[in-house]
Amino acid sequence: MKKEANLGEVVIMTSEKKCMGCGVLLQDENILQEGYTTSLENDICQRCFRMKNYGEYQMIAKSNEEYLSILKSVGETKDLVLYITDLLNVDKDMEEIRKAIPNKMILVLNKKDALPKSVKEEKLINYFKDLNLNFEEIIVVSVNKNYNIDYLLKRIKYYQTSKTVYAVGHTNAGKSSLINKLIKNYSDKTQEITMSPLPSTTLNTITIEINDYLTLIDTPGLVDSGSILNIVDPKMVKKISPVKEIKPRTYQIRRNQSIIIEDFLRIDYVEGEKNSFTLYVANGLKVKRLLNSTNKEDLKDLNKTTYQVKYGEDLVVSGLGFIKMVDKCEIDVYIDKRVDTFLRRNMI
Ligand SMILES: Nc1nc2c(ncn2[C@@H]2O[C@H](COP(=O)(O)OP(=O)(O)OP(=O)(O)O)[C@@H](O)[C@H]2O)c(=O)[nH]1
Ligand SMILES: [Mg+2]
Repeated sequence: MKKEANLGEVVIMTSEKKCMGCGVLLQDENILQEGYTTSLENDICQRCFRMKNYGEYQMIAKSNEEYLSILKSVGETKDLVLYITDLLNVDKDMEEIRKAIPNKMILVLNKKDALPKSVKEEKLINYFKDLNLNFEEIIVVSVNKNYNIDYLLKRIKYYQTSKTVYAVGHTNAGKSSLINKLIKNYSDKTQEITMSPLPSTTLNTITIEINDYLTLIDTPGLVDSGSILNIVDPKMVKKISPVKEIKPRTYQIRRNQSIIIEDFLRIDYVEGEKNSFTLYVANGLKVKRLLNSTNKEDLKDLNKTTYQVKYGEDLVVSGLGFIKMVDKCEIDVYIDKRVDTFLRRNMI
């Protein structure tokens, strides 16, 4: 059966069949619109087909409106919710999301493999406990390394209030990857949800019955409008997304020195005693330190923000990672004005 979908100017007929990869309604009429497939017999749309088979990623700009209505409807259920977050990109607005969804909730801290092995789990858990957001439990996992997934399943079973369990969180946190892992580990299904390093891979809810007792619902991620991933090309997206354990890079830094990452970030050390900056960003990214940088103009045309850093704070660059600073100081941060940066207490 077909029905009309009004996508701005263009009216196209969509089927009622959802793409098994991203959840969008399939249609075979307009190649330029979401959900296009050459034949409605197919289970996935052309965009998912290309991502899965050729690693060809196509960026879709999503607004948060649809997503917020999905969150709201999740909040109206009594079902257990998994809130998945990427340890390298912890959300600034975690509190707001928690408020929107009063459900029983497990906080799943994903991508542990990207942090140095020396980082203690307990420390991470305590950091999030201190936010007082009333999670049933906080669990550190690595979907890629299949780490702690058995334990997570046990705790899902323990807390679930019905068969249905939702996966929510920001885009790119690894929600679809986690559900795929649960399918692979604990069911005999072969369905695979599309995963990609680009934001907004999943476009609509996808329901997956793992077994008679557990049905998981994947959701599209909340778009991080300030993420650097939205403004760099797909090649750089891959470079920024760590697939291996990060080797933190530490720089002893003094007044009038600067740190530059690739061609998108400059940090000037304006005021303060000799300090130590440790960069938690992907290993492949080029970092250089400028000594005596006051006369060097590199990247100074980017938007400048001045921060008064307190003792023991991180500078977070949305989508990129974070910089752990030890002492108090004043820094100037130069980056594209669409990218969010903020300070927080040292996470590790
Ligand atoms: N290093 C590392 N990367 C991971 C892990 N889990 C997922 N990723 C990567 O994170 C990226 C995003 O994964 P997805 O599963 O598509 O994320 P999502 O939350 O479903 O994203 P949206 O559908 O856009 O909301 C992909 O490049 C994954 O390979 C992990 O445990 N470790
Ligand atoms: Mg997804």
